[in-house]
Amino acid sequence: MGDERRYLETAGLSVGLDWRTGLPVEYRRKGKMFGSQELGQKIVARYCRLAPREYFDVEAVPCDGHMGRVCGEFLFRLKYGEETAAEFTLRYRVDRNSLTITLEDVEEKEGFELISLTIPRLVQLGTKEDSNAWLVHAMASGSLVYLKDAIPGKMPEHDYFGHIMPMLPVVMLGDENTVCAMEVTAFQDGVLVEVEEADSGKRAFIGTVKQYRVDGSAWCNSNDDNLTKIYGNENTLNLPIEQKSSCRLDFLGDYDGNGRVDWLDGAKAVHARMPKLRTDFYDDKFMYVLPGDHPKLERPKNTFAQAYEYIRKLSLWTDECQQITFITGWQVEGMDTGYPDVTQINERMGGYEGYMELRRKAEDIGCFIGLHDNFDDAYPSSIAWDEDMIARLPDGTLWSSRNWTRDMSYVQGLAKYMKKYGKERIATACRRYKIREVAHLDVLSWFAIRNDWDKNHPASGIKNLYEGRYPILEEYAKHGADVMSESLRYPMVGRMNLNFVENEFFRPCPFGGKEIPLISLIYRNAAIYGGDELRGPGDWARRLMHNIHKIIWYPWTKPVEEEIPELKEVYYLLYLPWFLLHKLEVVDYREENGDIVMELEENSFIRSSGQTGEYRIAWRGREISKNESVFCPVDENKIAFYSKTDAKLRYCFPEGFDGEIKEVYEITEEGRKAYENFTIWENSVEVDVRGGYPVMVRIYSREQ
Ligand SMILES: [Ca+2]
Repeated sequence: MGDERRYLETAGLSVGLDWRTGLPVEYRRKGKMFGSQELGQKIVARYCRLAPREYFDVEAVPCDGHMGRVCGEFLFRLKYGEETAAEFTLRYRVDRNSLTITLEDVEEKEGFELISLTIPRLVQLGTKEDSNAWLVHAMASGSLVYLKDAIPGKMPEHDYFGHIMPMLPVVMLGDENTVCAMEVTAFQDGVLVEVEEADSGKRAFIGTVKQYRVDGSAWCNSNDDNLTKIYGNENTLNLPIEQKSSCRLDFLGDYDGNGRVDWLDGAKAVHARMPKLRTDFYDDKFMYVLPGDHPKLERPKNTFAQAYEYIRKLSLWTDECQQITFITGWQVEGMDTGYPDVTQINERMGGYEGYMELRRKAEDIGCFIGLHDNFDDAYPSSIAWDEDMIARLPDGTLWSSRNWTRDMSYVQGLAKYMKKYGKERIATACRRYKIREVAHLDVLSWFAIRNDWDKNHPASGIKNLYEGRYPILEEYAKHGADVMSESLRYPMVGRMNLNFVENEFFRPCPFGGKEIPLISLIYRNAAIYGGDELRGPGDWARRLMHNIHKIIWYPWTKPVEEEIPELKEVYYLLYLPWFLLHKLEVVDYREENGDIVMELEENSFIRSSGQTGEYRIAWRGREISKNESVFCPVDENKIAFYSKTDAKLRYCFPEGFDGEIKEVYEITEEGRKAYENFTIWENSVEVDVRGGYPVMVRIYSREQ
């Protein structure tokens, strides 16, 4: 057969494809080889014979192919005995420094369904080629591991999403010359990562699962109390996914031109094509979730009237910062009751009048009360219950989930729900509660991908996304409200601006890698997101490096008296620096004399000792925060000083500042009080603050 290698070429990239297997066997960036592909790898195709039901995993080899200069295609024909079960084409296309691999022209013969293609070793890199070879992935906030130190093994499956990497499906391999960044752009496709011991060290592999249908024999996490995995049976549909399977590999050098080739080059290149945030509404507002009522409580934790007091106190402590608040349990009989109905308001919290009065009064002091709703869950006791809207598990049963507060919740199929009731529900809620600006919809992003095996209305996660979840966002937008939700999810980036919880943000790397701010870099200006609970003093800096925006949602049991001081602290130590830093691009991230340094544009940085918990933060060349204290501009005319403990804090004015101090006051439980413990220096002001008591310095500029 002679040489079986054919090449796709651009000026910068050459990809050698093996005619016999239909897989890449060589990558060259600017003529230089990257890694060394193993010959003879095979694609594993999975298909289903419907009657009698059986699934087959077979090695698939191409039966035909075409090669152009930038595009190569391989035709595969899967055989069941003498019969053809399915045909499909794998297409490789190169464009500048990237390679895109798509699954095309799938043709299933009667009685057969194509499920997936597994390609575990699309790119590989070993310590043989380069002793500094590394692997980066975004299973959590981001991890970097040098292959020589890597723990062999496979990337574990996600408890809910299997091989789908839900937050950011990006993995990279690199050495001193080249970074290969893989982004699996199809939402139900899988990401595969593996490290193995090799003859002379370690090898790492990255690959993908190209999914055409949801595997009807696979598990689905029902999200009941035991996270029971429900498997399909002979009647389970292999749901068609209806989004083209696709992944993209970029081969990069020193993308940012700083003289080094490292993971930052890959991250910056992926970041450059991310969609932008659609609003700046969240840029200067303090946010938290206010616990209202729960059916098991004797009385509400906060009635609407008490909620106003809470908001008023925070307005005082933050010196009238604008706020966004959600009140849980505002509906029917408290948290997680009554859905999908949104017409009844919790009477013991104050009823409709109480709620509307709270909204009006809160708005007068700069606080938006957003609607806190949930489209994924429904309760049989609800006046709006419709069993036809409930999704089905793979075994065909109604999808019951958990008893969150009192009643068993059932999962709604959002494609069918939006078709029948969704628009009206949104219109009703927005009209009845005069919702503008913002709505929080629980769960909506957490399960960005959620299948429905309802025989009458089957829907893959993609169908539920395009016909359910996205239209919910669009419908709210028509009423002027931005929808936010729980977890950061890749399919929501560019659609949803804010995802406020992320209990998977910090996880140990399965390969023993160290934490890097990969998500922070890639999603900067693309998504706002929360993160796990705070642990120690240095975590303020760690959070800011990861660009985490914290929205506290208190447990029902926590005394309210403890919440307000904690919220105050989060506002000063996290929000104020975040307001200034969160949109600044990352220039560099490195270790320096044992410290971790994140350098941002506009001469700004975050520097953390890691070990001692000490940190320093600078914005536009001037320090604004260190070691649990801030001395930070709130706006052009106000500087906030705050420290956890008594401290002397100094703020330096910008060069050429020609203003004057107008007023200095301390904020106490009773309100603003004139304050005198400060000293004005030539180009700075120094304030002696009492621990926990903010001091504001008002200035005016002569130029104004
Ligand atoms: Ca570089």
